[in-house]
Amino acid sequence: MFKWNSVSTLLIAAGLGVVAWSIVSINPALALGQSLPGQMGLQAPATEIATRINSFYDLVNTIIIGITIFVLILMIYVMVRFNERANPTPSKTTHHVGLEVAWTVIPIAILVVIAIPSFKLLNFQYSYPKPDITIKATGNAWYWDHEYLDHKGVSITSNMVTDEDILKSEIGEKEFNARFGALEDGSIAKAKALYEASAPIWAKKQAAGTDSRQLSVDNEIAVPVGKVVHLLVTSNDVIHSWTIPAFGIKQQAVPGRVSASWFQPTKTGMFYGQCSVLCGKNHSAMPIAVRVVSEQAYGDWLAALKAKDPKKAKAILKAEADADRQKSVASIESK
Ligand SMILES: [Cu+2]
Repeated sequence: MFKWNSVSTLLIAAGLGVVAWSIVSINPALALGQSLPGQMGLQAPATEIATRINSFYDLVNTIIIGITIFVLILMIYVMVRFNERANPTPSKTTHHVGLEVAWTVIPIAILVVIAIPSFKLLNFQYSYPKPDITIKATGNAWYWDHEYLDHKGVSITSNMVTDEDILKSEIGEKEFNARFGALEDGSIAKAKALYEASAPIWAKKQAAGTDSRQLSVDNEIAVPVGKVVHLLVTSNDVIHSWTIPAFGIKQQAVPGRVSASWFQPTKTGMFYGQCSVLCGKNHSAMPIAVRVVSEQAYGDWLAALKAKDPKKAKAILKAEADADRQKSVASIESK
Protein backbone atom coordinates (compact mmCIF):
# COMPACT_ATOMS: atom_id res chain seq x y z
CA MET A 1 0.00 0.00 0.00
CA PHE A 2 1.13 3.53 -0.80
CA LYS A 3 2.00 5.39 2.42
CA TRP A 4 1.62 9.13 1.96
CA ASN A 5 3.18 9.93 5.34
CA SER A 6 6.52 8.25 4.71
CA VAL A 7 6.86 9.95 1.29
CA SER A 8 6.11 13.42 2.67
CA THR A 9 8.57 12.92 5.54
CA LEU A 10 11.25 11.94 3.04
CA LEU A 11 10.50 14.99 0.83
CA ILE A 12 10.61 17.42 3.74
CA ALA A 13 13.91 15.93 4.95
CA ALA A 14 15.39 16.25 1.44
CA GLY A 15 14.09 19.84 1.22
CA LEU A 16 15.64 20.82 4.53
CA GLY A 17 18.90 19.26 3.35
CA VAL A 18 18.87 21.44 0.23
CA VAL A 19 18.22 24.58 2.31
CA ALA A 20 21.06 23.76 4.72
CA TRP A 21 23.41 23.02 1.82
CA SER A 22 22.64 26.28 0.03
CA ILE A 23 23.40 28.52 3.01
CA VAL A 24 26.75 26.94 3.91
CA SER A 25 29.23 29.78 3.53
CA ILE A 26 32.57 29.65 1.70
CA ASN A 27 35.73 28.72 3.55
CA PRO A 28 37.21 32.14 4.38
CA ALA A 29 40.75 30.74 4.20
CA LEU A 30 40.22 30.38 0.46
CA ALA A 31 39.04 33.96 -0.01
CA LEU A 32 41.09 34.73 -3.10
CA GLY A 33 38.92 37.42 -4.66
CA GLN A 34 37.94 35.08 -7.47
CA SER A 35 35.56 32.19 -8.02
CA LEU A 36 36.82 28.76 -7.00
CA PRO A 37 36.30 25.42 -8.75
CA GLY A 38 33.04 23.82 -7.61
CA GLN A 39 32.11 26.90 -5.61
CA MET A 40 28.55 27.25 -4.33
CA GLY A 41 27.12 30.70 -3.71
CA LEU A 42 28.82 34.05 -4.12
CA GLN A 43 32.49 35.00 -3.67
CA ALA A 44 33.62 35.71 -0.13
CA PRO A 45 32.82 39.39 0.49
CA ALA A 46 35.57 41.98 1.00
CA THR A 47 33.42 45.07 1.56
CA GLU A 48 30.37 45.93 3.66
CA ILE A 49 28.29 46.20 0.46
CA ALA A 50 29.28 42.67 -0.63
CA THR A 51 28.62 41.31 2.89
CA ARG A 52 25.11 42.75 2.77
CA ILE A 53 24.57 41.43 -0.77
CA ASN A 54 25.60 37.97 0.47
CA SER A 55 23.15 37.95 3.34
CA PHE A 56 20.37 39.28 1.11
CA TYR A 57 21.17 36.50 -1.38
CA ASP A 58 20.92 33.92 1.42
CA LEU A 59 17.57 35.34 2.56
CA VAL A 60 16.02 35.37 -0.93
CA ASN A 61 17.43 31.94 -1.77
CA THR A 62 15.99 30.45 1.41
CA ILE A 63 12.56 31.88 0.55
CA ILE A 64 12.78 30.61 -3.04
CA ILE A 65 13.78 27.11 -1.94
CA GLY A 66 11.04 27.08 0.70
CA ILE A 67 8.37 28.08 -1.86
CA THR A 68 9.62 25.55 -4.41
CA ILE A 69 9.48 22.72 -1.89
CA PHE A 70 6.03 23.81 -0.70
CA VAL A 71 4.65 23.85 -4.27
CA LEU A 72 6.30 20.50 -5.06
CA ILE A 73 4.73 18.88 -1.99
CA LEU A 74 1.31 20.38 -2.87
CA MET A 75 1.51 19.05 -6.43
CA ILE A 76 2.51 15.57 -5.34
CA TYR A 77 -0.25 15.60 -2.73
CA VAL A 78 -2.84 16.61 -5.35
CA MET A 79 -1.64 13.92 -7.77
CA VAL A 80 -1.83 11.20 -5.14
CA ARG A 81 -4.89 12.25 -3.19
CA PHE A 82 -7.12 13.56 -5.99
CA ASN A 83 -6.38 11.36 -8.98
CA GLU A 84 -9.30 9.62 -10.68
CA ARG A 85 -8.83 6.35 -8.80
CA ALA A 86 -8.38 7.82 -5.32
CA ASN A 87 -11.15 10.40 -5.72
CA PRO A 88 -13.75 9.19 -8.27
CA THR A 89 -16.41 11.84 -7.44
CA PRO A 90 -14.67 15.24 -7.30
CA SER A 91 -16.03 18.12 -5.24
CA LYS A 92 -17.72 20.97 -7.17
CA THR A 93 -16.37 23.68 -4.84
CA THR A 94 -15.36 26.84 -6.75
CA HIS A 95 -14.76 29.43 -4.03
CA HIS A 96 -13.13 29.44 -0.64
CA VAL A 97 -12.83 32.84 1.03
CA GLY A 98 -10.18 31.75 3.55
CA LEU A 99 -7.99 30.25 0.84
CA GLU A 100 -8.32 33.29 -1.46
CA VAL A 101 -7.41 35.67 1.34
CA ALA A 102 -4.43 33.46 2.25
CA TRP A 103 -3.03 33.25 -1.29
CA THR A 104 -3.25 37.03 -1.59
CA VAL A 105 -1.98 38.03 1.83
CA ILE A 106 0.87 35.51 2.18
CA PRO A 107 2.62 36.49 -1.11
CA ILE A 108 2.26 40.18 -0.16
CA ALA A 109 3.87 39.43 3.21
CA ILE A 110 6.71 37.54 1.46
CA LEU A 111 7.30 40.48 -0.90
CA VAL A 112 7.41 42.91 2.05
CA VAL A 113 9.94 40.64 3.80
CA ILE A 114 12.09 40.80 0.63
CA ALA A 115 11.50 44.51 -0.11
CA ILE A 116 12.59 45.94 3.25
CA PRO A 117 16.19 44.58 3.26
CA SER A 118 16.37 45.15 -0.52
CA PHE A 119 15.61 48.89 -0.22
CA LYS A 120 17.95 49.17 2.77
CA LEU A 121 20.74 47.61 0.70
CA LEU A 122 20.07 49.88 -2.29
CA ASN A 123 20.09 52.90 -0.02
CA PHE A 124 23.42 51.80 1.45
CA GLN A 125 24.95 51.23 -2.00
CA TYR A 126 23.97 54.77 -3.00
CA SER A 127 25.07 56.40 0.26
CA TYR A 128 28.56 57.46 -1.00
CA PRO A 129 30.52 58.13 2.20
CA LYS A 130 33.16 60.87 1.98
CA PRO A 131 35.97 59.59 -0.28
CA ASP A 132 39.61 59.11 0.76
CA ILE A 133 40.62 58.28 -2.80
CA THR A 134 38.98 58.85 -6.18
CA ILE A 135 39.82 56.64 -9.13
CA LYS A 136 38.53 57.14 -12.65
CA ALA A 137 38.23 53.87 -14.57
CA THR A 138 37.95 54.09 -18.34
CA GLY A 139 36.98 51.07 -20.43
CA ASN A 140 38.68 50.63 -23.78
CA ALA A 141 38.37 47.90 -26.38
CA TRP A 142 39.91 45.85 -24.72
CA TYR A 143 41.68 47.03 -21.59
CA TRP A 144 41.14 49.32 -18.61
CA ASP A 145 42.77 52.63 -17.69
CA HIS A 146 42.76 53.76 -14.06
CA GLU A 147 43.54 57.36 -13.23
CA TYR A 148 44.23 58.39 -9.62
CA LEU A 149 42.53 61.78 -9.64
CA ASP A 150 44.05 62.95 -6.32
CA HIS A 151 47.56 62.38 -7.69
CA LYS A 152 48.25 64.15 -10.94
CA GLY A 153 49.87 61.95 -13.56
CA VAL A 154 49.29 58.66 -11.75
CA SER A 155 47.55 56.44 -14.27
CA ILE A 156 47.64 52.66 -14.70
CA THR A 157 46.81 50.76 -17.87
CA SER A 158 45.90 47.14 -17.22
CA ASN A 159 46.17 44.57 -19.99
CA MET A 160 45.37 40.91 -19.47
CA VAL A 161 48.31 38.50 -19.20
CA THR A 162 47.84 36.16 -22.18
CA ASP A 163 49.03 32.59 -22.76
CA GLU A 164 51.66 34.10 -25.06
CA ASP A 165 52.91 36.47 -22.33
CA ILE A 166 53.23 33.73 -19.75
CA LEU A 167 55.03 31.39 -22.18
CA LYS A 168 57.45 34.13 -23.23
CA SER A 169 58.28 34.93 -19.61
CA GLU A 170 58.79 31.23 -18.84
CA ILE A 171 60.77 29.99 -21.87
CA GLY A 172 62.13 33.24 -23.30
CA GLU A 173 61.33 35.09 -26.52
CA LYS A 174 63.79 33.09 -28.64
CA GLU A 175 62.50 29.67 -27.66
CA PHE A 176 58.93 30.97 -28.03
CA ASN A 177 59.55 32.07 -31.61
CA ALA A 178 61.24 28.79 -32.44
CA ARG A 179 58.27 26.78 -31.18
CA PHE A 180 55.32 28.93 -32.21
CA GLY A 181 56.69 31.44 -34.75
CA ALA A 182 55.55 29.36 -37.74
CA LEU A 183 51.90 29.38 -36.64
CA GLU A 184 49.66 32.04 -38.17
CA ASP A 185 48.78 34.94 -35.84
CA GLY A 186 45.13 34.89 -34.76
CA SER A 187 44.58 31.34 -36.01
CA ILE A 188 42.77 28.69 -33.97
CA ALA A 189 45.78 26.39 -34.36
CA LYS A 190 48.03 28.97 -32.69
CA ALA A 191 45.56 29.71 -29.89
CA LYS A 192 45.22 25.98 -29.21
CA ALA A 193 48.98 25.38 -29.23
CA LEU A 194 49.56 28.33 -26.86
CA TYR A 195 46.76 27.18 -24.58
CA GLU A 196 48.09 23.65 -24.35
CA ALA A 197 51.69 24.71 -23.83
CA SER A 198 50.81 27.29 -21.17
CA ALA A 199 48.25 25.19 -19.24
CA PRO A 200 50.81 23.56 -16.90
CA ILE A 201 52.45 26.94 -16.22
CA TRP A 202 49.07 28.47 -15.35
CA ALA A 203 48.19 25.48 -13.16
CA LYS A 204 51.43 25.92 -11.21
CA LYS A 205 50.87 29.66 -10.75
CA GLN A 206 47.22 29.18 -9.79
CA ALA A 207 48.15 26.58 -7.17
CA ALA A 208 50.80 28.92 -5.76
CA GLY A 209 48.21 31.71 -5.70
CA THR A 210 50.31 34.11 -7.77
CA ASP A 211 48.39 34.33 -11.06
CA SER A 212 45.09 33.25 -12.57
CA ARG A 213 44.45 32.61 -16.25
CA GLN A 214 42.08 35.17 -17.84
CA LEU A 215 42.18 37.26 -14.63
CA SER A 216 45.80 38.37 -14.10
CA VAL A 217 46.88 41.68 -15.61
CA ASP A 218 50.27 43.19 -16.33
CA ASN A 219 49.67 46.26 -14.14
CA GLU A 220 47.39 45.89 -11.12
CA ILE A 221 45.86 48.86 -9.37
CA ALA A 222 46.32 49.21 -5.62
CA VAL A 223 44.12 50.70 -2.92
CA PRO A 224 44.68 50.92 0.84
CA VAL A 225 42.65 48.69 3.15
CA GLY A 226 39.84 50.35 5.12
CA LYS A 227 39.71 53.52 2.99
CA VAL A 228 36.68 54.74 1.07
CA VAL A 229 37.35 54.66 -2.66
CA HIS A 230 35.07 56.53 -5.03
CA LEU A 231 35.10 55.08 -8.49
CA LEU A 232 34.14 57.12 -11.54
CA VAL A 233 33.47 54.89 -14.52
CA THR A 234 33.34 55.81 -18.18
CA SER A 235 34.30 54.41 -21.57
CA ASN A 236 36.26 55.49 -24.63
CA ASP A 237 34.39 53.41 -27.17
CA VAL A 238 31.59 50.91 -26.45
CA ILE A 239 29.76 50.02 -23.23
CA HIS A 240 31.85 48.01 -20.77
CA SER A 241 31.27 47.25 -17.10
CA TRP A 242 33.69 47.59 -14.18
CA THR A 243 32.96 44.68 -11.89
CA ILE A 244 34.57 43.18 -8.78
CA PRO A 245 32.26 40.52 -7.30
CA ALA A 246 34.01 40.42 -3.89
CA PHE A 247 33.43 44.19 -3.57
CA GLY A 248 29.79 43.94 -4.63
CA ILE A 249 30.42 46.43 -7.45
CA LYS A 250 29.16 46.33 -11.01
CA GLN A 251 29.14 49.70 -12.75
CA GLN A 252 28.39 50.30 -16.42
CA ALA A 253 31.06 52.18 -18.37
CA VAL A 254 29.13 54.25 -20.91
CA PRO A 255 30.90 56.42 -23.49
CA GLY A 256 30.21 60.14 -22.96
CA ARG A 257 28.94 59.61 -19.42
CA VAL A 258 30.51 59.27 -16.01
CA SER A 259 28.82 56.96 -13.54
CA ALA A 260 29.98 56.42 -9.99
CA SER A 261 30.27 53.71 -7.40
CA TRP A 262 32.20 53.24 -4.17
CA PHE A 263 33.84 50.56 -2.08
CA GLN A 264 35.70 50.26 1.19
CA PRO A 265 37.80 47.08 1.25
CA THR A 266 37.83 45.37 4.65
CA LYS A 267 40.76 43.01 3.99
CA THR A 268 44.00 42.96 2.07
CA GLY A 269 44.58 40.69 -0.91
CA MET A 270 44.03 40.36 -4.62
CA PHE A 271 40.54 40.93 -5.96
CA TYR A 272 39.68 40.07 -9.52
CA GLY A 273 36.78 41.03 -11.75
CA GLN A 274 35.93 41.02 -15.42
CA CYS A 275 34.22 43.33 -17.85
CA SER A 276 30.56 42.38 -17.45
CA VAL A 277 28.86 43.81 -20.50
CA LEU A 278 29.39 42.00 -23.79
CA CYS A 279 31.54 44.57 -25.60
CA GLY A 280 33.04 42.78 -28.56
CA LYS A 281 35.61 40.27 -29.71
CA ASN A 282 38.00 40.51 -26.77
CA HIS A 283 35.38 41.05 -24.07
CA SER A 284 36.79 38.06 -22.19
CA ALA A 285 40.27 39.59 -22.25
CA MET A 286 39.76 42.71 -20.14
CA PRO A 287 39.87 41.63 -16.50
CA ILE A 288 40.21 44.04 -13.58
CA ALA A 289 42.74 43.34 -10.84
CA VAL A 290 42.67 45.34 -7.61
CA ARG A 291 45.30 44.73 -4.95
CA VAL A 292 44.25 45.87 -1.48
CA VAL A 293 47.37 46.71 0.54
CA SER A 294 48.37 48.35 3.81
CA GLU A 295 48.28 52.14 3.93
CA GLN A 296 52.08 52.21 4.20
CA ALA A 297 52.56 50.09 1.07
CA TYR A 298 49.98 52.16 -0.79
CA GLY A 299 51.89 55.35 0.03
CA ASP A 300 55.20 53.81 -1.08
CA TRP A 301 53.60 52.51 -4.27
CA LEU A 302 52.19 55.95 -5.14
CA ALA A 303 55.54 57.59 -4.40
CA ALA A 304 57.31 55.13 -6.71
CA LEU A 305 54.80 55.82 -9.47
CA LYS A 306 55.17 59.58 -9.05
CA ALA A 307 58.95 59.14 -9.23
CA LYS A 308 58.36 57.33 -12.56
CA ASP A 309 59.79 54.12 -11.19
CA PRO A 310 57.27 51.43 -12.27
CA LYS A 311 59.72 48.63 -11.43
CA LYS A 312 59.89 49.69 -7.80
CA ALA A 313 56.10 50.13 -7.71
CA LYS A 314 55.65 46.56 -8.94
CA ALA A 315 58.17 45.24 -6.40
CA ILE A 316 56.22 46.92 -3.57
CA LEU A 317 52.98 45.22 -4.65
CA LYS A 318 54.78 41.90 -5.07
CA ALA A 319 56.18 42.09 -1.53
CA GLU A 320 52.66 42.77 -0.21
CA ALA A 321 51.31 39.85 -2.26
CA ASP A 322 53.94 37.47 -0.87
CA ALA A 323 53.19 38.55 2.70
CA ASP A 324 49.45 38.03 2.11
CA ARG A 325 50.00 34.55 0.68
CA GLN A 326 52.14 33.54 3.64
CA LYS A 327 49.42 34.73 5.99
CA SER A 328 46.66 32.77 4.21
CA VAL A 329 48.83 29.62 3.99
CA ALA A 330 49.46 29.92 7.73
CA SER A 331 45.74 30.34 8.41
CA ILE A 332 44.88 27.25 6.30
CA GLU A 333 47.56 25.19 8.09
CA SER A 334 46.39 26.26 11.53
CA LYS A 335 42.89 24.86 10.80
CU1 LIG B 1 33.19 43.63 -22.11
